[in-house]
Amino acid sequence: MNRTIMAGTDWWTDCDDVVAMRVLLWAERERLVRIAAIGLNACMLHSVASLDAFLTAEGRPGLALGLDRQAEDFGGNPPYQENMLEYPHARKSNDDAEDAVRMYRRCLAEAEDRLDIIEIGYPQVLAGLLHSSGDDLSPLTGLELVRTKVGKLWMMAGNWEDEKYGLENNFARNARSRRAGHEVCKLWPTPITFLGWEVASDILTGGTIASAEDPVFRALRDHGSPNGRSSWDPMLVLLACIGDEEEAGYRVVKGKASVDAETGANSFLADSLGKHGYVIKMKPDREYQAAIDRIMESAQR
Ligand SMILES: [Ca+2]
Repeated sequence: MNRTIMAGTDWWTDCDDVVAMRVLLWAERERLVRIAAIGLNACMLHSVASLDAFLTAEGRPGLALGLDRQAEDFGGNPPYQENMLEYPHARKSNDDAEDAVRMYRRCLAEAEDRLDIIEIGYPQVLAGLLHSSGDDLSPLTGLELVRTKVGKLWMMAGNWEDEKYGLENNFARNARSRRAGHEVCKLWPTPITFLGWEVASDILTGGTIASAEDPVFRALRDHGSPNGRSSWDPMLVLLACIGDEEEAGYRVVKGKASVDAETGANSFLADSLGKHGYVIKMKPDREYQAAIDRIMESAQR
Protein backbone atom coordinates (compact mmCIF):
# COMPACT_ATOMS: atom_id res chain seq x y z
CA MET A 1 0.00 0.00 0.00
CA ASN A 2 2.83 2.39 0.97
CA ARG A 3 0.70 5.45 1.79
CA THR A 4 2.53 8.70 2.35
CA ILE A 5 2.13 10.21 5.80
CA MET A 6 3.24 13.24 7.79
CA ALA A 7 3.51 12.86 11.54
CA GLY A 8 3.22 15.44 14.30
CA THR A 9 4.67 14.81 17.75
CA ASP A 10 5.11 16.87 20.88
CA TRP A 11 8.39 14.96 21.57
CA TRP A 12 7.99 16.56 24.96
CA THR A 13 8.43 15.18 28.50
CA ASP A 14 6.80 11.80 27.99
CA CYS A 15 8.58 8.85 26.41
CA ASP A 16 5.69 7.22 24.56
CA ASP A 17 6.51 9.46 21.60
CA VAL A 18 9.90 7.71 21.44
CA VAL A 19 8.24 4.28 21.41
CA ALA A 20 5.87 5.62 18.74
CA MET A 21 8.71 6.88 16.54
CA ARG A 22 10.20 3.39 16.48
CA VAL A 23 6.80 2.02 15.41
CA LEU A 24 6.64 4.64 12.65
CA LEU A 25 10.11 3.81 11.33
CA TRP A 26 9.29 0.09 11.48
CA ALA A 27 6.14 0.75 9.43
CA GLU A 28 8.23 2.49 6.80
CA ARG A 29 10.69 -0.41 6.63
CA GLU A 30 7.72 -2.75 6.26
CA ARG A 31 6.51 -0.50 3.43
CA LEU A 32 3.19 0.22 5.11
CA VAL A 33 3.91 3.96 4.81
CA ARG A 34 6.40 6.43 3.42
CA ILE A 35 7.26 9.22 5.88
CA ALA A 36 7.28 12.64 4.19
CA ALA A 37 8.03 14.76 7.25
CA ILE A 38 7.79 15.03 11.02
CA GLY A 39 6.48 18.16 12.73
CA LEU A 40 7.33 19.04 16.33
CA ASN A 41 4.60 20.87 18.25
CA ALA A 42 6.38 21.46 21.55
CA CYS A 43 9.56 23.53 21.49
CA MET A 44 12.22 22.67 24.05
CA LEU A 45 15.94 23.43 24.11
CA HIS A 46 16.97 20.16 22.41
CA SER A 47 13.80 19.31 20.45
CA VAL A 48 15.24 19.23 16.93
CA ALA A 49 18.73 18.00 17.83
CA SER A 50 17.44 15.13 19.99
CA LEU A 51 14.88 13.97 17.42
CA ASP A 52 17.52 14.17 14.69
CA ALA A 53 19.88 12.14 16.89
CA PHE A 54 17.24 9.52 17.62
CA LEU A 55 16.23 9.17 13.97
CA THR A 56 19.89 8.87 13.00
CA ALA A 57 20.49 6.21 15.66
CA GLU A 58 17.46 4.33 14.32
CA GLY A 59 18.82 4.40 10.78
CA ARG A 60 16.68 7.16 9.29
CA PRO A 61 18.78 10.36 9.17
CA GLY A 62 17.78 13.34 7.08
CA LEU A 63 14.01 13.19 7.45
CA ALA A 64 12.36 16.59 6.95
CA LEU A 65 11.70 18.14 10.37
CA GLY A 66 9.48 21.11 11.17
CA LEU A 67 9.03 22.94 14.47
CA ASP A 68 6.48 25.26 16.06
CA ARG A 69 8.94 27.71 17.60
CA GLN A 70 6.21 29.47 19.54
CA ALA A 71 5.41 26.29 21.47
CA GLU A 72 7.70 27.14 24.37
CA ASP A 73 4.84 27.39 26.85
CA PHE A 74 4.39 23.69 27.63
CA GLY A 75 6.96 23.54 30.45
CA GLY A 76 8.93 20.47 31.57
CA ASN A 77 12.53 19.38 31.19
CA PRO A 78 12.92 15.83 29.86
CA PRO A 79 16.35 14.28 30.51
CA TYR A 80 15.94 11.85 27.60
CA GLN A 81 16.46 14.63 25.05
CA GLU A 82 19.79 15.77 26.43
CA ASN A 83 21.00 12.16 26.69
CA MET A 84 20.12 11.52 23.03
CA LEU A 85 22.65 14.16 22.01
CA GLU A 86 25.31 11.48 22.53
CA TYR A 87 24.23 9.94 19.21
CA PRO A 88 25.57 11.50 16.00
CA HIS A 89 23.28 14.21 14.61
CA ALA A 90 23.55 16.77 11.83
CA ARG A 91 20.97 19.27 13.06
CA LYS A 92 22.40 20.91 16.16
CA SER A 93 19.69 23.36 17.18
CA ASN A 94 16.07 24.30 16.72
CA ASP A 95 17.18 26.78 14.05
CA ASP A 96 17.94 23.81 11.81
CA ALA A 97 14.27 22.94 11.27
CA GLU A 98 11.71 24.63 9.05
CA ASP A 99 8.59 26.21 10.52
CA ALA A 100 6.17 23.29 10.96
CA VAL A 101 3.16 24.92 9.27
CA ARG A 102 5.30 25.91 6.30
CA MET A 103 6.72 22.39 6.09
CA TYR A 104 3.22 20.88 6.11
CA ARG A 105 2.16 23.33 3.39
CA ARG A 106 5.20 22.38 1.34
CA CYS A 107 4.53 18.64 1.63
CA LEU A 108 0.86 19.05 0.76
CA ALA A 109 1.60 21.35 -2.18
CA GLU A 110 4.11 18.86 -3.58
CA ALA A 111 2.02 15.73 -2.96
CA GLU A 112 0.66 14.05 -6.07
CA ASP A 113 -1.73 11.81 -4.15
CA ARG A 114 -3.59 12.38 -0.91
CA LEU A 115 -1.53 11.75 2.18
CA ASP A 116 -2.56 10.98 5.74
CA ILE A 117 -1.54 12.95 8.81
CA ILE A 118 -0.71 11.35 12.16
CA GLU A 119 -0.79 13.50 15.30
CA ILE A 120 0.52 12.31 18.67
CA GLY A 121 0.98 15.70 20.27
CA TYR A 122 -0.61 19.12 20.52
CA PRO A 123 -2.94 20.31 17.76
CA GLN A 124 -1.82 23.91 17.21
CA VAL A 125 0.29 23.15 14.10
CA LEU A 126 -2.77 21.53 12.52
CA ALA A 127 -4.89 24.55 13.43
CA GLY A 128 -2.16 26.86 12.10
CA LEU A 129 -2.16 24.90 8.85
CA LEU A 130 -5.94 25.34 8.49
CA HIS A 131 -5.63 29.09 9.04
CA SER A 132 -2.64 29.56 6.70
CA SER A 133 -2.99 31.74 3.62
CA GLY A 134 -1.75 31.13 0.10
CA ASP A 135 1.97 31.79 -0.29
CA ASP A 136 4.95 31.10 -2.55
CA LEU A 137 4.44 27.35 -2.02
CA SER A 138 0.79 27.24 -3.11
CA PRO A 139 -1.98 29.72 -3.89
CA LEU A 140 -4.35 27.52 -1.86
CA THR A 141 -5.26 28.30 1.73
CA GLY A 142 -4.37 25.70 4.32
CA LEU A 143 -8.01 24.63 4.52
CA GLU A 144 -8.08 24.10 0.75
CA LEU A 145 -4.78 22.22 0.81
CA VAL A 146 -6.08 19.88 3.51
CA ARG A 147 -9.38 19.39 1.72
CA THR A 148 -7.69 18.45 -1.57
CA LYS A 149 -4.51 16.72 -0.40
CA VAL A 150 -5.24 14.95 2.91
CA GLY A 151 -6.97 11.59 3.11
CA LYS A 152 -7.43 11.23 6.84
CA LEU A 153 -6.18 12.61 10.13
CA TRP A 154 -5.30 10.10 12.85
CA MET A 155 -5.03 11.66 16.32
CA MET A 156 -4.09 10.49 19.77
CA ALA A 157 -6.25 12.95 21.69
CA GLY A 158 -9.24 13.12 23.96
CA ASN A 159 -10.85 10.74 26.43
CA TRP A 160 -13.97 9.21 24.90
CA GLU A 161 -15.04 6.88 27.69
CA ASP A 162 -17.86 9.30 28.56
CA GLU A 163 -19.15 10.95 25.39
CA LYS A 164 -20.42 13.93 27.39
CA TYR A 165 -17.11 14.86 29.00
CA GLY A 166 -13.44 13.94 28.77
CA LEU A 167 -10.24 15.73 29.69
CA GLU A 168 -6.91 14.72 28.17
CA ASN A 169 -3.49 16.34 27.91
CA ASN A 170 -3.13 16.82 24.13
CA PHE A 171 -6.26 18.96 23.95
CA ALA A 172 -6.26 20.44 27.43
CA ARG A 173 -2.61 21.18 28.27
CA ASN A 174 -2.62 24.95 27.78
CA ALA A 175 -4.58 27.82 26.25
CA ARG A 176 -3.23 27.31 22.73
CA SER A 177 -3.77 23.54 22.69
CA ARG A 178 -7.37 24.02 23.92
CA ARG A 179 -8.19 26.59 21.26
CA ALA A 180 -6.43 24.58 18.56
CA GLY A 181 -8.28 21.41 19.56
CA HIS A 182 -11.54 23.31 19.31
CA GLU A 183 -10.66 24.61 15.85
CA VAL A 184 -9.41 21.30 14.46
CA CYS A 185 -12.59 19.49 15.57
CA LYS A 186 -14.74 22.27 14.16
CA LEU A 187 -12.97 23.03 10.87
CA TRP A 188 -10.86 20.05 9.76
CA PRO A 189 -12.43 18.98 6.45
CA THR A 190 -11.42 15.29 6.21
CA PRO A 191 -12.36 12.27 8.34
CA ILE A 192 -10.58 12.05 11.71
CA THR A 193 -10.03 8.89 13.74
CA PHE A 194 -9.23 9.48 17.43
CA LEU A 195 -7.53 7.04 19.77
CA GLY A 196 -8.34 8.24 23.27
CA TRP A 197 -6.52 8.13 26.59
CA GLU A 198 -8.75 5.31 27.84
CA VAL A 199 -7.68 2.92 25.07
CA ALA A 200 -3.99 2.76 25.92
CA SER A 201 -3.37 3.88 29.50
CA ASP A 202 -3.30 0.31 30.87
CA ILE A 203 -1.18 -1.14 28.05
CA LEU A 204 2.50 -0.79 28.93
CA THR A 205 5.06 -1.34 26.16
CA GLY A 206 8.82 -1.09 25.80
CA GLY A 207 9.45 -2.99 29.02
CA THR A 208 10.70 -6.12 27.23
CA ILE A 209 13.60 -4.37 25.50
CA ALA A 210 16.64 -6.32 26.64
CA SER A 211 19.54 -4.01 25.86
CA ALA A 212 20.32 -1.22 28.32
CA GLU A 213 21.94 0.67 25.42
CA ASP A 214 18.86 0.58 23.20
CA PRO A 215 17.80 4.20 22.45
CA VAL A 216 14.15 3.53 23.26
CA PHE A 217 14.99 1.72 26.47
CA ARG A 218 17.25 4.59 27.53
CA ALA A 219 14.41 7.07 26.98
CA LEU A 220 12.05 4.89 29.01
CA ARG A 221 14.60 4.69 31.82
CA ASP A 222 15.24 8.44 31.71
CA HIS A 223 11.50 8.96 32.07
CA GLY A 224 11.38 6.64 35.08
CA SER A 225 9.52 3.92 33.16
CA PRO A 226 12.05 1.11 32.61
CA ASN A 227 9.28 -1.49 32.84
CA GLY A 228 7.27 0.08 30.02
CA ARG A 229 5.07 3.08 29.45
CA SER A 230 1.38 3.57 28.57
CA SER A 231 0.97 3.08 24.81
CA TRP A 232 -1.11 6.07 23.74
CA ASP A 233 1.20 7.24 20.96
CA PRO A 234 2.54 3.89 19.70
CA MET A 235 -0.97 2.40 19.50
CA LEU A 236 -2.22 5.38 17.49
CA VAL A 237 0.79 5.21 15.16
CA LEU A 238 0.39 1.47 14.59
CA LEU A 239 -3.33 1.94 13.91
CA ALA A 240 -2.65 4.78 11.46
CA CYS A 241 0.08 2.86 9.65
CA ILE A 242 -2.15 -0.19 9.24
CA GLY A 243 -4.65 2.36 7.94
CA ASP A 244 -7.81 0.43 8.71
CA GLU A 245 -9.44 0.40 12.13
CA GLU A 246 -11.00 -3.04 11.84
CA GLU A 247 -7.83 -4.63 10.50
CA ALA A 248 -5.94 -3.05 13.40
CA GLY A 249 -8.35 -4.62 15.90
CA TYR A 250 -10.76 -1.81 16.72
CA ARG A 251 -14.35 -0.86 16.09
CA VAL A 252 -15.22 2.76 15.41
CA VAL A 253 -17.95 4.90 16.95
CA LYS A 254 -18.77 7.55 14.37
CA GLY A 255 -20.08 11.02 15.02
CA LYS A 256 -18.96 14.57 15.70
CA ALA A 257 -16.20 15.42 18.18
CA SER A 258 -16.00 18.81 19.88
CA VAL A 259 -13.46 20.46 22.17
CA ASP A 260 -14.28 23.37 24.47
CA ALA A 261 -11.96 26.23 23.51
CA GLU A 262 -11.70 27.44 27.12
CA THR A 263 -11.37 24.22 29.12
CA GLY A 264 -10.08 21.75 26.52
CA ALA A 265 -12.79 19.27 27.53
CA ASN A 266 -13.86 16.95 24.72
CA SER A 267 -17.33 15.60 23.93
CA PHE A 268 -18.88 13.45 21.23
CA LEU A 269 -22.23 13.28 19.47
CA ALA A 270 -22.69 9.82 17.95
CA ASP A 271 -23.94 9.81 14.35
CA SER A 272 -23.42 6.90 11.94
CA LEU A 273 -22.80 9.38 9.12
CA GLY A 274 -20.33 11.47 11.13
CA LYS A 275 -16.89 12.38 9.82
CA HIS A 276 -15.20 11.73 13.16
CA GLY A 277 -14.72 8.45 14.95
CA TYR A 278 -13.14 7.16 18.14
CA VAL A 279 -11.88 3.61 18.46
CA ILE A 280 -12.78 0.86 20.92
CA LYS A 281 -10.57 -2.19 21.40
CA MET A 282 -11.86 -5.52 20.06
CA LYS A 283 -9.00 -7.70 21.31
CA PRO A 284 -7.48 -8.43 24.74
CA ASP A 285 -4.95 -5.80 25.89
CA ARG A 286 -2.10 -8.33 25.76
CA GLU A 287 -2.44 -8.63 21.96
CA TYR A 288 -1.95 -4.90 21.34
CA GLN A 289 0.92 -4.96 23.82
CA ALA A 290 2.61 -7.94 22.17
CA ALA A 291 2.34 -6.36 18.71
CA ILE A 292 4.19 -3.23 19.84
CA ASP A 293 6.75 -5.09 21.92
CA ARG A 294 7.55 -7.27 18.88
CA ILE A 295 8.20 -4.09 16.91
CA MET A 296 10.45 -2.77 19.69
CA GLU A 297 12.53 -5.93 19.48
CA SER A 298 12.72 -5.85 15.68
CA ALA A 299 14.92 -2.77 15.94
CA GLN A 300 17.11 -3.76 18.87
CA ARG A 301 20.75 -3.10 18.33
CA1 LIG B 1 2.89 12.64 22.53
